[in-house]
Amino acid sequence: TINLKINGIAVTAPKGSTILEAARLAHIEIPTLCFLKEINEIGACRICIVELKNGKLVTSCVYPAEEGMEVYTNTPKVLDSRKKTLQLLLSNHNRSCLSCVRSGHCELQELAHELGVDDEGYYDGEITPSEIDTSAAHMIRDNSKCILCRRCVAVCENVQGIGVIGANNRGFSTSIGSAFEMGLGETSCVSCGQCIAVCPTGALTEKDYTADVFAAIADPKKHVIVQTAPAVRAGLGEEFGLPIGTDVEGKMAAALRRLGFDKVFDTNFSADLTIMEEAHEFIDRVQNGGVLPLITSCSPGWVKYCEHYFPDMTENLSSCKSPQQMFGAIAKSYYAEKAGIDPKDIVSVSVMPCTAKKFEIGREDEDANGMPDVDISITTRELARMIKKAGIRFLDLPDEEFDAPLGLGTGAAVIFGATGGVMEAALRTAVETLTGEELPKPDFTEVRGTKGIKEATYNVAGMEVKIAVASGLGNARELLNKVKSGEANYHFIEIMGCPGGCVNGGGQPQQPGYVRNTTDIRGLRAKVLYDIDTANPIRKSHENPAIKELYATYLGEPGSEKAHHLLHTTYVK
Ligand code: HC0
Repeated sequence: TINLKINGIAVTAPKGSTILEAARLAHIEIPTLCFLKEINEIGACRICIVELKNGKLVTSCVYPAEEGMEVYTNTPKVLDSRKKTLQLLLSNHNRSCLSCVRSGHCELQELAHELGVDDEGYYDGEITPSEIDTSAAHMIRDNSKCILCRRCVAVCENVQGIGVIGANNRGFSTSIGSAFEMGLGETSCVSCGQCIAVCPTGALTEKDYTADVFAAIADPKKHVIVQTAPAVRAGLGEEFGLPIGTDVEGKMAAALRRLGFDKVFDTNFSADLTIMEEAHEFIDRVQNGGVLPLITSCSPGWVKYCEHYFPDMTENLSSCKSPQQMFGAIAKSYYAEKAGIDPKDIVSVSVMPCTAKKFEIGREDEDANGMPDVDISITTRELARMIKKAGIRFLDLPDEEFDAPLGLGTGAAVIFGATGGVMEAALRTAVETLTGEELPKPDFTEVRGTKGIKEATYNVAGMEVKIAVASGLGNARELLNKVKSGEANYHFIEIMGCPGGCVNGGGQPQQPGYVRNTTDIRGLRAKVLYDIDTANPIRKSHENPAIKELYATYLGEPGSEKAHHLLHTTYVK
């Protein structure tokens, strides 16, 4: 350990700590902007400046704490330096804060307020020219609000291993963009939205479709239905000030009803349906010499990544559509027939923790009924915006239930939102199908937890079944390279595009750097889903009564011709 003094108070910190980390142990939070632990440790923004005893100002996020050091975090010199840095940032920043989507939870705005930046135009002068990039299906980049912190660059390159954005030009002309200033939509960006999740300002935002949803609801000729992804219920509460890891499933259903949706359904229903089809596909591939390992296909960022970066492995992808798309296809066929509604009059809306879902709804072969399976996909953040705009007092709402039958899901379905959840759900069904016996316990705990890559081997009906789970595309690449080189082999792999799975998706509530750096956000959100699973009396997809009825009265068997037509898709190489 190291002993030092911070603001005159003795602190003992582990060897190798930075000043920032040591200060935290003394319950002092030094402000940061660019710093993201283990992702972006570059000491670039200089907001985290502190003063040493000799009067030197150093960046605490990268400066090592040393034995005997005396550090001051709030001297007039420190505060003045931080304020000047902020004024300089703001002098080249689009300050239309009133209408900015990040207003109220912008890290730059919060700091300016905290540090009392009373003249944000103090250094006004030339502005770096910039254009708004709307070329991607899922997001908008507005460099006039960029502060060059490079968090987006770091997460794209270091976590996702994609690297489609970087710093272009130098000095005052520096801007974040793609190579040759291409639009993001022209690059091999996979739409995961992790850059949006870490952006401290309004420079990166999802394409907002809330106005389209309000318009559809207001149209009396339209029957507007909504599905909510598993992970949304574990994140939405944060937008209303609830602690990370609060389950708001019931309030969310109540809010959606009050927004005016005709039916409030749940993606969990079609997550169960996905398991029926995917477990069937897995067993079929194992028994009939099909391509193995089978790899899950429900994360559209991952699917796009596979198509771009591992095109020779698209045959390994399950042909199953994602639950979002299966839901849409069933809503405009089975549900429309049952309810006596012309599918053309249905507007199918999804609420997802994901930005790639906006891209997925427009993919080819995702239109089983001759029209898009899903019409509009919004993020958890957009839903929160709608609830606020509609004046719905979320925290005061009662808990309500989803509507039947497309609102019924099992415990197996809700864990889809955490890394390992799809695998566990699939195993619950595949094992019982293969052995013909009930599992004594439906828990496959080896695939739980937020580790980037997990492996396990199970003995199923006399066969060794090897499985692996990866989340985050950097981890996916590592795992797939091992498979390709023959270093590892598996029967079944789950891959989710975002680290930790959908709970940490690019469409979830944004948490500021200091929370991201100190809190296991994905673990807390995942716990919500596992708790819902445990509390559900039905924990296996094949026991979902609504799914049983769907097969008995409409689809026939898993893998039937009708199921294939509605629920399966194709990939591009
Ligand atoms: Fe997911 Fe999904 S679990 S991708 O993470 O499979 O977005 O939550 O909705 O479709 O169900 C996201 C979350 C989903 C889908 C489901 C899958």
